[in-house]
Order: sequence, then C-alpha cells, then structure tokens
Amino acid sequence: MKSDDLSARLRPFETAGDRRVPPGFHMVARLDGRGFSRLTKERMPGLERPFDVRVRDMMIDTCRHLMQCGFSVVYGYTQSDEISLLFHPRERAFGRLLRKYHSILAGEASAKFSLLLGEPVCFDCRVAELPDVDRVVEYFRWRADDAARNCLGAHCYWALRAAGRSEGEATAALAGLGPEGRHELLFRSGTNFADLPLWQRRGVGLVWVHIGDERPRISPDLALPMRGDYDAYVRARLAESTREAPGDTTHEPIVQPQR
Ligand SMILES: Nc1nc2c(ncn2[C@@H]2O[C@H](COP(=O)(O)OP(=O)(O)OP(=O)(O)O)[C@@H](O)[C@H]2O)c(=O)[nH]1
Ligand SMILES: [Mg+2]
Repeated sequence: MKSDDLSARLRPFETAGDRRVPPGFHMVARLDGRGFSRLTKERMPGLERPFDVRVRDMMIDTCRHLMQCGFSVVYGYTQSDEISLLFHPRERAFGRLLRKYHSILAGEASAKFSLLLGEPVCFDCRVAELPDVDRVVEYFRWRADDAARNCLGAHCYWALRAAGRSEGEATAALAGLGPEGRHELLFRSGTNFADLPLWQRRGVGLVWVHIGDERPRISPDLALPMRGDYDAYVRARLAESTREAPGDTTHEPIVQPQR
C-alpha cells in the first residue's frame, strides 16, 4: 500500500475531533500545575506556607514565557499554581485550532517551569471561549475572587496548624466556616486579612509596557486593583491591544517568539 493512501485513510482518525474557535469569540487559556500540593510539600523543601515568593516568581517567569512563545497574549494572570492568558481578539495562531493551544501551551509551561525548578513538572491547559468582553471581565474577576478565597482558607489552615492542630483537625475546623468566620479566626490568630500582601490576596497580573520606540516589555503587577477597578483594568488591556493596529485583520504576535 502506498504511504499517500495510508495518510489519506488514517489522517481522519486523528483529526475527526479537531475544532477551531470561531472568530469573534474571546479566548482565555488557563493552565494549572499538576499535583502541586505534593510537589511543593515534597520536592521544594523549605517553602513558606501558604505562599512563597520563589513559587510566585517561577509562576511569573512561566507566564512571561507563555506570553512570548508565538501567540498574541494581551494579558497574563497568575495565582497559586495557575496561569490565565487572554489572547488578542484577532488571535489567529494555528488557525485557532484548539488542540494546538492545549498541547503547545501545556508543553511550553511544563518545559519552562521544569527548567526553573530542575525537576519534571506538568501543567494542564484548557481554553474558555467567551462570547463578549463582559464575560472576559467576569472571567478575570472570578479567578481573582478565587485567589482571595484560597488565600483566606490557606492562611486560616496554617494558623490552625501553627497553633498545634493536626491536618485533620485544621481541615475539620474550617469545614462549614464561612468567610466571616474565617476572617475572625485569622484575626484572632494575629493576622488581619486586609494586611496580607495584595499579590497573595488577588494574584499577579502581567501587562505589556510600551515606552517610546523601545521593544515592548512585560511587567508583573503585584498590586492589582479591586472590584470595579479591576474590571476596568481588564477592559483596558483589551482596549489597548485593539488600538495598536486599527482594522488589522492579520494579527501577528505582539513580539516575536523567543528563540
Ligand atoms: N508552600 C506553597 N505551596 C503552594 C504555593 N503556591 C501553590 N502551592 C500549592 O499548590 C497547590 C495548588 O492547588 P491545586 O491546583 O488545587 O492542587 P494540585 O495538587 O496542583 O492538584 P491538581 O491541580 O488537581 O493536580 C496549593 O494547594 C498549594 O499546596 C506557594 O507559594 N507555597
Ligand atoms: Mg494544580
């Protein structure tokens, strides 16, 4: 049998499930580290709990890498072991073929973080297809609210552990305790939630900075605005990306991929 015949017969079996994101939908990829609870506990000795700047900075570097690996990412966001990437509204890399986004981004994130850590690490990737700008704004509000909820829960948990409770006791004490009770618990243990660093409470944004004729660079924002101000901030990231080249329908990556 000729190999052309085999290709024609077999290619459909691997492409039958392929799907492209339709034009007009906003794309946001979210990557999440696999088994980071165990990884941070067993393979990164000496980390501060619940947050350590070394993990934060490795996630920032990984996010920065993803923003420069051949796609047009207008805003990056990271909290805990996750990264969200907002693509240019006219992103057209790989003809918007989802399989390419899932596999390449997960691969690039895993490779980058593994090099930073010196151990194999794996990320998964999913892509949200959002019908309008309001949904994009809600998406990033959702992730930042999730960061705040996790931050509160994690600080409470470690406050209980520091007070001598076992893993099971600390988990049981927090189960069924709402946000108010958790704020109170943390306060009684000597920490005011509002005094914790903003990067722990809200996560970190990565934005493009354009200065004169210089090559645009990526700057981490460790003090993201809250509530309505953050909504406006996310809208601004989209607005400035579409201002760059009005009417451009052949959008190319904002910067060339790093070699
Ligand atoms: N010590 C420490 N741990 C961290 C830090 N950032 C993230 N982690 C850990 O990473 C975990 C991330 O949560 P998940 O993604 O839900 O847990 P996971 O083990 O990665 O589970 P899967 O994503 O389902 O594979 C947190 O629960 C922490 O245990 C950090 O700055 N310091
Ligand atoms: Mg994870």
